[in-house]
Amino acid sequence: MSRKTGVDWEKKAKETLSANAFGYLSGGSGSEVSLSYNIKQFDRYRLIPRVLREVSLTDTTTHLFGSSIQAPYLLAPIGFHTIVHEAGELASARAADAAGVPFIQSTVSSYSIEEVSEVMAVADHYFQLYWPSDDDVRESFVRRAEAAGVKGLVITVDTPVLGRREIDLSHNYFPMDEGAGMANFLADPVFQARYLSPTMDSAEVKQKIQSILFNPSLTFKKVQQLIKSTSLPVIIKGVLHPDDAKRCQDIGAKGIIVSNHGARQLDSAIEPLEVLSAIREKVGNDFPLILDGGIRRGADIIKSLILGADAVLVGRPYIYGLTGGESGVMDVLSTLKEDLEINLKLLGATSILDCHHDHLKRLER
Ligand code: HOC
Repeated sequence: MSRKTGVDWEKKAKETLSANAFGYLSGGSGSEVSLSYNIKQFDRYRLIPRVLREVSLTDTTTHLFGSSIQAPYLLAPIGFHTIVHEAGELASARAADAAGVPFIQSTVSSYSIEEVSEVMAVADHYFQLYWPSDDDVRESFVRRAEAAGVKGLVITVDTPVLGRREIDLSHNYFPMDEGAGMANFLADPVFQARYLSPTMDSAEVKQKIQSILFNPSLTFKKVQQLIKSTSLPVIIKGVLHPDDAKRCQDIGAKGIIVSNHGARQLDSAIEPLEVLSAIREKVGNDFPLILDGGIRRGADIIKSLILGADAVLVGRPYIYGLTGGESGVMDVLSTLKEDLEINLKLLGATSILDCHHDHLKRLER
């Protein structure tokens, strides 16, 4: 999409970042079939406008988890922002704050929960949790998130192990090699006491983090225990099956992110839009669903909302915008908002509540 500033941020990211960093951000797992279908999923639907409506004023605001947000999208949790720009998550969070949309901070961010929390004045700050295999570190992360005043916890459940990302394997690349993504661990008192020693170098620290980062033993039961033990609302990210969605709802999750992790985990994982309606049907109308994957334009957002989402995540577009720092992310977010507003008017809608099934047709071919 051509940006308000005229900058094509993906192109700029490709030109300015190292091949390793751009490969890490842009790549998917395995065959990358899901990567291409996450974009194509929206092309299976066409919008049918209604005409001669009064659309001089459009309103993109919506409500999510008790907050009013300026547009129906949140900044997806993406790790390691300092491989893109030295201001990293601080710049992305500030841009989200200026746009009035939530920022979901990754566990593997280059600034800590506390540091990001400090720069967010207006918009909601969520913390994404990769559930460490060390329960005491996990507990400490949750308590720190509570103390920092985050709005909610986003628990990612599609990563019992890391997906097989051939581009990174071919570069032998992992962003922590650049010192990125360690801040939450380095700042954690439990992690410090249990895993760090004064003589350790960065490679050893990285190895310690990696040794506990993922947890292939995570189950619904453990997530339910966490839900009961925290004051924060828990949103579960990485669900693609309606029965799993229902189970998340039954154990007390406050919402779900329907996601194939930007096509970076299970090779050939189904595209989220394909399962969204069935998940909506299973969990009922009053349960927040957020669609993640392939959102590039206002029309993608409209299609997602019609098919059952309350909001969507924006991922790669903003991380490419971060090559321009805070103002680059702001450019991406304001362009997306403008595109959404224009297309709402052209659809004959004055707000996102006006987008209905009779505006949408799924193509048969
Ligand atoms: C071993 C750490 O969600 C991604 C992110 C971060 C994964 C953490 C990798 O790359 O999909």
